[in-house]
Amino acid sequence: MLRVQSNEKRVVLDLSGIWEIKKEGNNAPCRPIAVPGSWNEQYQDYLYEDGEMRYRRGFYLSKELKGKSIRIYFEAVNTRSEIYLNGKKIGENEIGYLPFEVDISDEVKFGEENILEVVVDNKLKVDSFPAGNTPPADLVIGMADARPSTNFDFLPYGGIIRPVTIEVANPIKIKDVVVDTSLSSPEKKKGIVVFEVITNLEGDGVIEVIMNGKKFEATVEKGKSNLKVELENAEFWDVDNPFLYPVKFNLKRNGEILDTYNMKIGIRTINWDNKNLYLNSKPIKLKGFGKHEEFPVIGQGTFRPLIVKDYNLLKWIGANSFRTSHYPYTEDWLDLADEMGILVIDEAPHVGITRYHYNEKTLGLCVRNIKRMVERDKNHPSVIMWSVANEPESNHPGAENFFKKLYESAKELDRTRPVTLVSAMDVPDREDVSLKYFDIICINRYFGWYVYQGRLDEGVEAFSENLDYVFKKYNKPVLVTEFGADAIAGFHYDPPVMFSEEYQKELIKNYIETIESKDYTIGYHIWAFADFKTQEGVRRPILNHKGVFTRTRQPKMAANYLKSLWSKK
Ligand code: BDP
Repeated sequence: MLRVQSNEKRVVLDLSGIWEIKKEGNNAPCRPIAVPGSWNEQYQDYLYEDGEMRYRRGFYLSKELKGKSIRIYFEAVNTRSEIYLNGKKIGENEIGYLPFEVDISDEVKFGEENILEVVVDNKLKVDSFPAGNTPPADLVIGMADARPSTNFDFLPYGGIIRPVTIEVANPIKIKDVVVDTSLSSPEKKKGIVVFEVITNLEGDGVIEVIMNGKKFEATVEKGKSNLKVELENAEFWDVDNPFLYPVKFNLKRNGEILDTYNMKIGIRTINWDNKNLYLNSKPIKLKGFGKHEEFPVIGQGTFRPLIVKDYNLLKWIGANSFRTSHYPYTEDWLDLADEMGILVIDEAPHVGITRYHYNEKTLGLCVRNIKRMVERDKNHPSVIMWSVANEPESNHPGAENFFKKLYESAKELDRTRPVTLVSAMDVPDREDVSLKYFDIICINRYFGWYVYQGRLDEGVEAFSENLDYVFKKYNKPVLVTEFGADAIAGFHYDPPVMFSEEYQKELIKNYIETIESKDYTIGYHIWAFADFKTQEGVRRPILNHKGVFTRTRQPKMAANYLKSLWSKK
């Protein structure tokens, strides 16, 4: 499935705007609601609303469009949804944070109003993700009773969170493009790009690729076309020089262009051994953050000023990477990461996995989600790693086969990138049965916070020993994907105590020094980039305050410290 695009051959109609929303099954009045956006912070009484909610809006298509291929593209609806057009059910979707489409070519009315309705259900369930409350969360004191009761630490926002668009195209069209890039040798500057273009064309045709001022052609056979382009003196995509080549794909039959798709591609490679990660054969250390796609009022909704602001701050502070914890973000994030040379660990929406998920049904769902994430994001040069899950109960015997299968399914789809699992500190390292399958060992650690509370020196010492243990056990590169401390902006204390800005800064500083002293670490991501809304409970004063920026993106002391540290190198 290709993302919708407006170009020489395709027209896109944006359905963003004010829709109506109504709770199903009662006499509640209709209310205006903004799309895209989570419903939770648009109305006070929706903060913990979990559906089912009926969204509704009208749209028109002119009669001239009859005979075209018309699809509605939902960039993400959280979490489960049913789609109705003019009262008839035309589609459904089970997972949030990932796109889906519904072909309406035969259902839509031309020249008169169409009514589109989306019924959204955001109830947490054991076999849906993010996963509903299951007993292991109850083991964390204070968490089970928090509102809502979740297995994860962010508000389970609901609604049509990302743009909804209608694309009008030729019925014979390009359905997908797969790009694979390599370098013959960085010194020789030869770039090799292999394209696979998938169409629904039956019979003869050609794919024309226009790249770097040249035209290349390959025939379409059984709907597919493969093409190899070799570039002498290629510009490689790198963090310092995120060079992108615009590429145009034309699907042609008898000289006529039936469809066009435009992309920007980056030529780069990712490799790894037991101690290093390499971008274009040069070792790279990741420095950055785990973050959320989240902001006041809009919740997890696509908010483009936020995307721009966050990249501005990532550059300001000198970071080179982040993880899309704990779900794939709006694809615009990746477009901008490609443009700006920021490396991304792309995470599947699998947060809160416990022993209750280790069965064939959930495995099937997770494999499918990973497939959809990889299908969406595979061509972004900024994506350097796939994360199949965050902090599962990876020491349960059932986890072993489950995560082995998830690893294999990601590898089957993409052999070019490392695949990881982000593991929790609550799982005793000696008992973990899942991490050994993965390429990079990602660990979240909170010594000096949840354990060794306020005892930073002891906490950092324990962390250092733990790092060595982890490397010794796996003999693979270690990435510390989370560490941090809550700091309430404006809280100061000398000596540094928990929740003060000073303590957060000290903890981050000590962790970085420890991580950098080990040659098997490939970098670190601080938790978190910015404060974010989460459950209501004794552990969280309105927000999770581990951000080095506030929720509205103002720097805390730690942000200024990181800026001076990262600008030195
Ligand atoms: C980790 C989770 C992250 C939490 C963080 C925390 O991966 O989602 O927000 O801890 O407790 O366990 O702040």
